[in-house]
Amino acid sequence: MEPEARAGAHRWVVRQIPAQGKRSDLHAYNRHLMLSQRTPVSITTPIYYVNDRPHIGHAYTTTLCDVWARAQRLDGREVFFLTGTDEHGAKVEKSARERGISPQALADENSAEFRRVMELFGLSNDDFIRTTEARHESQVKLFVQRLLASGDVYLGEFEGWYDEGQEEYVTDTRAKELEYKSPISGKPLVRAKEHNYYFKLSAYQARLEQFFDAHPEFVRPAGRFNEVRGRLRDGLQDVPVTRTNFSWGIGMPSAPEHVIYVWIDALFNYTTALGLGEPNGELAKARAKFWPPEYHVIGKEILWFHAVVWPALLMALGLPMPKCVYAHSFWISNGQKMSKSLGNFIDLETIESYFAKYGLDAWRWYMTTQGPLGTQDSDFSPKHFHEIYTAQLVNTYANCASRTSSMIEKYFGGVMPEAETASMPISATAGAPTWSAFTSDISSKVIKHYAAFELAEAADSALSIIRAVDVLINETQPFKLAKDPTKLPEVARILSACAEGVRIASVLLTPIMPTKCAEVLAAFGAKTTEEAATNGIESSARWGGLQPGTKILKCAPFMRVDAPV
Ligand code: ME8
Repeated sequence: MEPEARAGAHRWVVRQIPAQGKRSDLHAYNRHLMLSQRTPVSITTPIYYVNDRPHIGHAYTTTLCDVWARAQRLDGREVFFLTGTDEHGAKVEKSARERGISPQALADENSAEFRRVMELFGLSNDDFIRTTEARHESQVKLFVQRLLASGDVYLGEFEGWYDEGQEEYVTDTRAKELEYKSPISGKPLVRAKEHNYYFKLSAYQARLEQFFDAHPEFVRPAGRFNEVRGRLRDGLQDVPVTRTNFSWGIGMPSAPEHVIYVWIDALFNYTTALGLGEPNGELAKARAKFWPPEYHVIGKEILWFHAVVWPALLMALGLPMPKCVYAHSFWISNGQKMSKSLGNFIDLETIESYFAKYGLDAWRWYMTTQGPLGTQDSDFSPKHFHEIYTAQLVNTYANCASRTSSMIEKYFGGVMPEAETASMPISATAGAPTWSAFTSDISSKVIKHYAAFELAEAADSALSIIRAVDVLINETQPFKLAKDPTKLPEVARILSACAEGVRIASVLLTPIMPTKCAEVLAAFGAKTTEEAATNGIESSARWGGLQPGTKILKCAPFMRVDAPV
């Protein structure tokens, strides 16, 4: 019997054990047991507004989620990675009017553009949800009906400070702190009064505070947690669930003159994609296992909705809490916030010019390792991109793969030589660990970093294997030893260790650079990602996977390119 744990519940299921005597079956069965004990996991990006064109910000969040999703799949987990577009609301209605087209036509056009971007970036999302889809709209109505029935949503009147650009009310205290100006657009907040349906957010104050105190990892990074926890102390006001000042949205059940507020509509995407609005439906049967998500990854500007309003709605609906809301900071450009008026937006055309020059995987590397994952914004600069590309990808990763494969070609006819390397220390430094201990330690660190959304740390740890291979080559100078035929066994040992190091680092780096790592793995005769996904990363990255006699091909995954002018 084996436990299947999900959402805190343990179920015991009996599985049929294969007949004795078939070793390979038993082996596969053991592996199946190991992998099936891993719980299904999910991750989400925000759903993007269709009144804007895709830019570096959207590409960034989605790429981070993609790296995480690929890492989990590579580690044998069943993953659901969700992204999509947010298509209702006054802003879309206004943009469509300005262009003289219907909001649906605008939504169709721009949503298709976002989808095209996903393909261009090779993003591996499992679904792409649009808030104008019938499957989403019908479930949002069901959720709101449930909230009406429980009394969590009520009809009331409200007057308060409203940020028109953000389509959000701010509390009186917050409005004063902000000097009555939008923190995003800088435009004055306006005094607005509405007859609306409201969600009783205020009723969840104590439960939210308790939840935050019990789960300091609920919002990350820690600085953002403290920010929200601090704001919670100001007290919560009820939030509107409907609006009457626009019509492009989902009508309130039984009161269609009220349109469901775009933020409430949008937040529900995370649950409608899994069919949770109709718990007995086919979609829920297939996908309910993916709730709650490990991560809602978002930008810092939409943290309040995700960390406070959304959890309260889930509490009201009796659904389990997401495990973590990860709010990264912003890409800025040449030291300034990106904006249309400054013309410093890193738009899709600019990104495509980077693909053409450096390749998609170099772009993914830069996003993953240099981006604003913490509480500081990151400045995107062509010069810095070029420096990172040259130092880490050309001079480190590619150079190491290229030196190792060329020397194996030159001295061993392109065939992995026979040599014992597991007990070999990684360097001449006293107390240096053996290659097998070192790489096993790094592999478990990398797996943990990926799972914990410490993506830059995962990249750096994996690259430390390459740096160690470089040290080994520089310390032992196999190209000099090879001149003496009696030293060939020593050269064989060194190059075997180098090749195995490059292979293991490439397995570990696959989620970040899927194409280039597959290229290197193929050149090093290793079975690629499928093997890892069946066996789990730990097993694929174990020392000794590269068998003597394997054909090794010369490879140079990243080439030097001209510096930007
Ligand atoms: O807010 N740097 O959609 P949106 C990094 N529809 N990331 C950035 C960025 C930047 N400069 N600019 C944007 C919405 N982003 C709502 C969300 S979710 C239920 C509804 C990323 O099109 C970041 O992830 O304005 C941010 O949260 C998101 O794009 C906002 O996208």
